[in-house]
Amino acid sequence: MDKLARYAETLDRAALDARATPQLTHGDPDLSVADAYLIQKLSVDRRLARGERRIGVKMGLTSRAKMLQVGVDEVAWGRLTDAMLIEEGAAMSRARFVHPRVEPEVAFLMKAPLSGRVTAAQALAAVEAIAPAMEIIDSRYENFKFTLTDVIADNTSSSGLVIGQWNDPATDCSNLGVILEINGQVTQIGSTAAILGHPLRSLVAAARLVAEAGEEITAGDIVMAGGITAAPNLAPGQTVRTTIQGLGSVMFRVEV
Ligand code: OOG
Ligand code: MG
Repeated sequence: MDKLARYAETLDRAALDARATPQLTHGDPDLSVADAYLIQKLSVDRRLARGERRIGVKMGLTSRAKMLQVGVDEVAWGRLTDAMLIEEGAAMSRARFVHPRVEPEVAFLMKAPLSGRVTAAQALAAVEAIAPAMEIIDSRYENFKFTLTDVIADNTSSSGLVIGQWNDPATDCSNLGVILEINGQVTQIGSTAAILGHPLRSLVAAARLVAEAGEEITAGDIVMAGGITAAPNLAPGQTVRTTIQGLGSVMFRVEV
């Protein structure tokens, strides 16, 4: 079996078994970012072969808070499938994850394809709606530690997402206040401006990076713009809520 396919299987297995695996770069320090994106594609292809459906893409490491938290300072993207969706207001099972964390995000719903080098205005023209959202990230690596290469291979820790109400795409989302509450306590505060200065810049970057991989963002896709604050750990019993000024709230619960 090809080396990259073997790594993809290891990461896919780790996610299925909710058991951490050593960083790929520990055993293979020369692994490139290009290799890592191939591993990511191969591991997501395994999910698709099991019947999961592609629903869009996510951007990662688009904010300082996230870069500082994980020690990686380049943006990256990952692939989303329907199996990652958690219904708004519903419960997720902690046991299905290795060491899940949550982060407030902005989600875009696309009404037209977007690919390659586009302006922010072109990106906005392709947006159907904007929603407050949360991503559940769950590194498949031990101790949630990784390099840029590792985390790209691991589908940028993507493991769950919750989307709130869809809003008019004309809503100015450049600098909206954000709070993340756990059990009613404000745990993180921030602004949508934390996402590259404007969440639309993340969508512009997504169009370019996805095109570099020979793919495109299509109508109907969800694009997660990236975490706004540092990401706290999840534990059973928690009720987690994100509120974004003018966009509304989104919540889920954590069960055993
Ligand atoms: C990497 C994924 C980062 C984001 O929104 O910045 C990410 C990680 O923190 O595990 O999803
Ligand atoms: Mg994220």
